Amino acid sequence: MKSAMKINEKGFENNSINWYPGHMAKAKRAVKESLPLIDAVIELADSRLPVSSGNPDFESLFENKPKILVFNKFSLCDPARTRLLAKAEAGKPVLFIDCKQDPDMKAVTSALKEVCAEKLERNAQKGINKPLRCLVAGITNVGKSTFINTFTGTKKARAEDRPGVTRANAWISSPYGVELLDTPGLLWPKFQDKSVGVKLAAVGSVRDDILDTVELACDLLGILKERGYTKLLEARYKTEFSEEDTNYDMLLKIGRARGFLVSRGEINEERASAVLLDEFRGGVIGRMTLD
Ligand SMILES: Nc1nc2c(ncn2[C@@H]2O[C@H](COP(=O)(O)OP(=O)(O)OP(=O)(O)O)[C@@H](O)[C@H]2O)c(=O)[nH]1
Ligand SMILES: [Mg+2]
Repeated sequence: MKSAMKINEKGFENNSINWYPGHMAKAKRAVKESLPLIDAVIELADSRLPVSSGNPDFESLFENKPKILVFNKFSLCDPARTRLLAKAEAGKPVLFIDCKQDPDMKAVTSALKEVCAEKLERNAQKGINKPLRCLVAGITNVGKSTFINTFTGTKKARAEDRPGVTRANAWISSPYGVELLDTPGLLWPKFQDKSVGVKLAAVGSVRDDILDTVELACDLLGILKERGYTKLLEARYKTEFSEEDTNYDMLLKIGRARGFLVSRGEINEERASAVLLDEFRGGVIGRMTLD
């Protein structure tokens, strides 16, 4: 039975995922060096992970900067659960957006102007009309570059559905009095517990080629069951699960329902895992929040 992550020198340690390649440490240094130029920070988090997608390093990294916290990919999450878990902090407005459906960029601009009110006031008194310079930060694949393209109405930032696409800081201007700095996705060197690594991998923020996808799919099924999303899975895969089913049994049922068979009636577990992960990430099973 599959139950835990493969231990592998590239991504796993102590039976859990840890992915912190050298370029991320370098990227973090570059972000730090850019801070004197920055008026405010837009921190992007994944709405499916309102707790686990917050980089714990950001608190000290962006300590004295005005900040807004934007939960992206909202159309993919369980809205009630995400709103419940998304913690508001004093002086740090929280927004929920989706860059693919209904991106409310006016709300983002207002929140930025609100947290930068003092700076804007000072500039106005001095007769300075400079754009606000905002750094967009967040974990890999959370949609930073897509957000910047949506906000600026351009396609200047490269965005792709895999983690680690943006490799260097890049300024992108907009007609709305705001300039945005795209930054590489940043994770942190040690995840708090195994489930954080699993959740980040499940939403596509960890490179798939360092993962054992069957074990990841089993762990994802365990989380979805615990969160009460079994009915959504049953409806999508036209199968039924029982209380006694292990995560691996559930995966096999999905594979069987899809007809992913190899010789002698055995299920192709790799194919079942790939489809489950793909469909979860694409939001086609239903709106779900992993935290
Ligand atoms: N459904 C949905 N998909 C989104 C949203 N925002 C971004 N995406 C998708 O998420 C994937 C990653 O987007 P990117 O903009 O490249 O993410 P990033 O944070 O810049 O990633 P790195 O540069 O690798 O750290 C792409 O396939 C986007 O189309 C959203 O709000 N909703
Ligand atoms: Mg990017």
